[in-house]
Amino acid sequence: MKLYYNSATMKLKPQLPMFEPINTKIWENHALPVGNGTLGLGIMGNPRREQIVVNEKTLWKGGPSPKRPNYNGGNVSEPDKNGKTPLDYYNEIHDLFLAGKDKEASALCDKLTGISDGYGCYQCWGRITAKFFSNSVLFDSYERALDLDTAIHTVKCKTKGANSVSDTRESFVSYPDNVAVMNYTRDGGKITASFAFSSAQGAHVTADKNGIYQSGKVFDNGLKYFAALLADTDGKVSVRGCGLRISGASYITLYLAAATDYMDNYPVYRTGESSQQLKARVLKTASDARDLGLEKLKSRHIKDYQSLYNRLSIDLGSHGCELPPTDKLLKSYNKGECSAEEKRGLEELLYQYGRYLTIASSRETDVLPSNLQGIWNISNHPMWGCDYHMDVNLEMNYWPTLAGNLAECAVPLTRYIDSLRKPGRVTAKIYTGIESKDGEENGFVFHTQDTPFGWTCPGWDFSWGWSPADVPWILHNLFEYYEYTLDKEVLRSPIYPMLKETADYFAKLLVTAHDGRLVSVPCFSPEHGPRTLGNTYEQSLFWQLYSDVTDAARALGVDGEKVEKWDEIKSKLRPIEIGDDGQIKEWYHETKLGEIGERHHRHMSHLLGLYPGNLINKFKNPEYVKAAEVSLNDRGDVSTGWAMAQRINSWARVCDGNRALKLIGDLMKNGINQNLWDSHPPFQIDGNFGYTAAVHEMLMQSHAGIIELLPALPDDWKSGRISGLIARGNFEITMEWENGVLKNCVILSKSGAECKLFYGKGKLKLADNAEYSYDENGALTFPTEKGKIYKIELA
Ligand code: FUC
Repeated sequence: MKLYYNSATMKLKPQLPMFEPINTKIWENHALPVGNGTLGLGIMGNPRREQIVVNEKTLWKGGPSPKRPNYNGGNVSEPDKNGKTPLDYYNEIHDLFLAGKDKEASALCDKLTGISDGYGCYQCWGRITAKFFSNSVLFDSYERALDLDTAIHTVKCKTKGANSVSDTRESFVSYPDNVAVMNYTRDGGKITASFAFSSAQGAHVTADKNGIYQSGKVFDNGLKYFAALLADTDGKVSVRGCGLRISGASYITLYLAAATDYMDNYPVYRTGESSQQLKARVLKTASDARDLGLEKLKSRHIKDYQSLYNRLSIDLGSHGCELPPTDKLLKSYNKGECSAEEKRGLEELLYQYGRYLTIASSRETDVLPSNLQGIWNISNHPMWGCDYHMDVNLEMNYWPTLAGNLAECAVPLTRYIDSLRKPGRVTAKIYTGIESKDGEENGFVFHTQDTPFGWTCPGWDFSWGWSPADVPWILHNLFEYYEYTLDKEVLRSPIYPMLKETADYFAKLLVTAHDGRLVSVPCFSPEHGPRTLGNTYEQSLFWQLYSDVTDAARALGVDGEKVEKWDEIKSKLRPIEIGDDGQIKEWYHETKLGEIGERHHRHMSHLLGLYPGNLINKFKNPEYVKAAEVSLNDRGDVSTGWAMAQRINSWARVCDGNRALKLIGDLMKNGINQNLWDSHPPFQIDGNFGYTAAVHEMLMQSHAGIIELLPALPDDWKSGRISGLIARGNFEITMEWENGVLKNCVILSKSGAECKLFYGKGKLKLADNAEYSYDENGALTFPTEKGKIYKIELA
């Protein structure tokens, strides 16, 4: 599995300058990403002048700063010019809605906003540039590649002419040693090259014969940072300004370590290190790596990476055929000019790329989860601050992680959400009047946009910024961690306490609307339509919350009385109503499709009960599934990157594999760049993760308490195989299908739970005369033992 290209980002013509300016467009179409969760490189792969954009996940503007002594997570803490606080407005809005004065209430909603000062954004660290000198500037051959099997980026090129030389460049970022490694070798001659490491932050850059160093503080907030780029070579090193020139080398290896003093400790958000301590930490990491040397680092890196990546393999029908260069493959896929095997090959590649990007942008010990661009970012003013958006995007980043057998990579998400509890309680108090005194846990809330500095207030415009239901939404991701792993320790703490605090918080806020439904005030469906008393988006997410919290409490055997109360709340939410056109209504006063809101809006928030939730499912309420299909058709297939990915998942949940594959085609055409990054536009990584999740949903679903095999297999995925796919209950599935029919399936029980298996095209049975029965849906049901393998056959 590899992405590869045999044309450079710049045409290989001698008359072109050695310097290739990289603008965002070039970068987001051509850069190939490597990363270890925190440290990331976006490599351009130019043979004459290599350019590598460097990122570190915690390098952020915003938050507490000497410039902002009153930073308070964006919350408005003072009364406005009318002498009113956000809470005064909240109470007025509440009363107006309940008095049936929707118009007045809606108008006042614009007062429920936060302030943008201190919001900040993710920053670019800088750029490594390497100029390579050779006799000839013409090339005989060239290839740059990102090998997904090893997480190593390579550039191979051979110059033309009598004194031709062959260069090999390898780059990777090691998680165990927290270092980026770039190795340069040459056959047929020695390397002469010069290296620069420029800062996007105005750092103090220095060089000595060992390497190049950057130190400084982020201008906006004083966040300290330090980076060391150490060089190891048998060539002659000379310092040129703040760069290096190395000549006569048979090899050059660079070791890059970088860090900031960011920490997720509210309210200071700093480790407390001095600049000297930070520098010492980074220098030690870099020099330890250099002492270990290339070969050891590489084998430790590959072992670590493959311990995650190799857990799952997939064949959707390429059957291992040789694929053309990735840009050409994408082009011919979109023109309908490639073979069926090649088509499947691209779908497999994009699938595994989603798993690769997960491992590269979110590792177990990371202090932050992956952001809107994972960790890769070229700008100091990225779109949406490259932040943590929670009205779909951050959730989507983690949709494929658990089924994709990468549970460890989901840990930073839980850590981040846990870190928002303290600042989120301030927001809960200021905007809704629910206070947690002296460490009480009475409720935290955050909205659409969030940052590493506890910016939990609503956005500075209600029409996109207000979204308290994002809390239950992201908590569902966290609860799924338990559902997939059945890890009760993590459920006990920190996941259940977060669910419980949120369930209690909303229990205090929900009010009975005129139609008898329990709703929150005010409601807004991202990011269109009217402001209302209850809507399907919020009701569905509250339903999910009370479903998850009661499941969690029951699993832990705690809080019996609360469970009764929560069950009662759940029964009064009544999230789903079917409209006159047979659709799932997005608003309860909607009758026919298209009456309210934007008909083809990218957000499909009223269908969250279908995916990622489990409110709408074919075993319990097939009539809702039918209605969801009507809504999906009405919303249309054309949309932005992530929104197409959400549509694919949703079509998989209504078990229409052919429609899902049609949408995969749309995504390839309109939402995938040459480097296979998803484009919103701009580059937004959520669509990559959403696509990978969708492939899971097409091959297997387990949200309804039953594992369904091949629920949405498209006709064109005739024969294939997947091994290592994880279902809820911690079952590892390996299966093969032929001519569209399940051929064999083996299940490894990793938890010892009872297993329920369903296959739409025929009855299943256990091989080897083991004990089994069928439930009311015809699902094969059998007890399992932890660590045992079960062979499944068609009955
Ligand atoms: C949501 C979406 C936008 C964009 C942003 C990052 O607000 O509505 O389309 O993806 O997140």
